[in-house]
Amino acid sequence: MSKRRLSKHQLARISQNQRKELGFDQTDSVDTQTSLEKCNGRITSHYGQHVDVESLITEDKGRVIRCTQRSNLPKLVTGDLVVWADDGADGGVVLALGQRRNFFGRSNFEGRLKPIAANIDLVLVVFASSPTPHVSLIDRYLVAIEQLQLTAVLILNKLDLLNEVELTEIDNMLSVYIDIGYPVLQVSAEDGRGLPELKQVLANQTTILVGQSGVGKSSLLNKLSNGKLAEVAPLSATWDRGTHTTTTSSLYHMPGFDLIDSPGIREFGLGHIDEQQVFKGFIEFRPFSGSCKFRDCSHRTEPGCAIQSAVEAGQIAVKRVESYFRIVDSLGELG
Ligand SMILES: Nc1nc2c(ncn2[C@@H]2O[C@H](COP(=O)(O)OP(=O)(O)OP(=O)(O)O)[C@@H](O)[C@H]2O)c(=O)[nH]1
Ligand SMILES: [Mg+2]
Ligand SMILES: [Zn+2]
Repeated sequence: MSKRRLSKHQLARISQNQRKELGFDQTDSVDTQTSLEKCNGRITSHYGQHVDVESLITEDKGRVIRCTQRSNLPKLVTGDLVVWADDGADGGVVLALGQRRNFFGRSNFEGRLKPIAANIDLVLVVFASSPTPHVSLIDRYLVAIEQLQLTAVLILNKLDLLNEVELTEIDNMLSVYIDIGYPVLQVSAEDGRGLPELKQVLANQTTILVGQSGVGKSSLLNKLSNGKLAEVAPLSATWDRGTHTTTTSSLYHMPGFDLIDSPGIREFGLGHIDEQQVFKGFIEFRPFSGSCKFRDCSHRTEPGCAIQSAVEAGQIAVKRVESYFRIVDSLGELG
């Protein structure tokens, strides 16, 4: 049955009524935060001064409206639930932001946490053999994800490019994460390997794809949708020059799940995080928290260090402790 489409006039009237009912008259000063029941839209993308809002109004579900936002609102991000109203022309205006259940974000250049996407269930940390994966970058992502109490899944993409020797090397690197409890999937956006398993993980969830530029986040999105939703880098592209093909986070509806594609980054800023939070972000360290002889133990050279004992006993991987020190040492750097 085809969906009933409303005329522009009818939509403007619904929008006007809704605005009145909710107490959001244009001249009113309203709370910037509102309860989720009031929300009638969801941000699917943002561009400078504008956001795209997908209507959640029953009569007009799924229509995307280019909106401006009230100046007293915080910066809106993809996935935000909002109250919007028709602006009487072709666009709309966002009047209020619904409470965020959670958000994913990273440090801005001032060392402050900047949200990237909101109301998500899973974070897929995507990496590949090319550009070369940095354990340190993966660990930085995991620290940020743990601190925001989100759920991480690690995805090795471009499986089709690996020969047996490379595959063994990558398997060694990944076994550390599997041992400490992170789900790890090996996939190829090129030949589709691993995608049925990935779909099972994504089912009924809203998931954000994050990771370095060029690892194939948008390619995975396209392959999972069996179409071309997002722009993908040309084969000749090089990843070390800071070229990003995806420039803004966007939400896509897929069969049975939602995906948010995000722009790749080179460095993942942890300027908003302190040493204790890094410790908590190394989830296998947690059972040893508070067990060192000295309360302010740095876990490097002190006697009676529970972390060092755990490394010696093979309970914590040497690579992870080294990575922990690298991250702690970098905390003074902004961004
Ligand atoms: N061989 C192979 N190439 C892939 C695969 N996935 C992606 N690529 C290629 O890798 C390049 C980068 O892919 P993108 O999807 O643009 O990467 P991205 O992570 O979205 O990059 P940004 O948008 O810049 O963050 C493209 O040339 C893709 O064709 C894969 O599984 N195998
Ligand atoms: Mg992309
Ligand atoms: Zn210690």
